[in-house]
Amino acid sequence: MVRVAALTIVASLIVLPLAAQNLLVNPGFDNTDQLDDWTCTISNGVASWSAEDLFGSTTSGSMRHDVSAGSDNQTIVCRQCVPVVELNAYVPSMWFFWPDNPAFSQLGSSRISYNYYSDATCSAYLGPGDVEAPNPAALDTWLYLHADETVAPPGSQSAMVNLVTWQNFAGQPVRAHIDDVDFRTTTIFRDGFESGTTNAWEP
Ligand SMILES: [Ca+2]
Repeated sequence: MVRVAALTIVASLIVLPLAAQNLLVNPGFDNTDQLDDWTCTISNGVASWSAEDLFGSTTSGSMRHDVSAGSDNQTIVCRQCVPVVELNAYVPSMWFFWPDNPAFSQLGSSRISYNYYSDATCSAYLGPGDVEAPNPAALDTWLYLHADETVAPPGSQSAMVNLVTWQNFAGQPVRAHIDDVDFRTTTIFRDGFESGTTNAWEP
């Protein structure tokens, strides 16, 4: 019995390297979370929770943007600030869906963008990440979208991830659903040889 207990303790001390994790909270818009943890600028329409889910789950949903602005080139933006580590690389992605509905125009785009900040609350702007802004290539189909990977500049502490729906023309409302958003580091480990040795590398 003692030996078994000892083995259990040894096993529990083996620490596996953490896989890169999604840094966003409520990235899949589960029912109980609705749009929690996202901050939306909705002066040009409405951001709301929808039961339309990427994988058809009945226990999750998506974020819906209805943009109905009275002037050209207006947006709804929902944002979330996440912690980052300087000099690590990051990449965002999301799925989006434009319904084939005559009530809505297809003259617009879904976008994902992000920027880096030198404080923990995304207040002190440090530099750009990347942005991707495609028009919907197909309707009634979930489409995958990712921006390019970038390296967080020295001093980075946080990044703001922006989910954007863009309406091209006044009076031509657009609707988009967004689901399963992701923002994570692609840096598995970093060894900039700061210690003055090559100890992390095997000869
Ligand atoms: Ca979902």
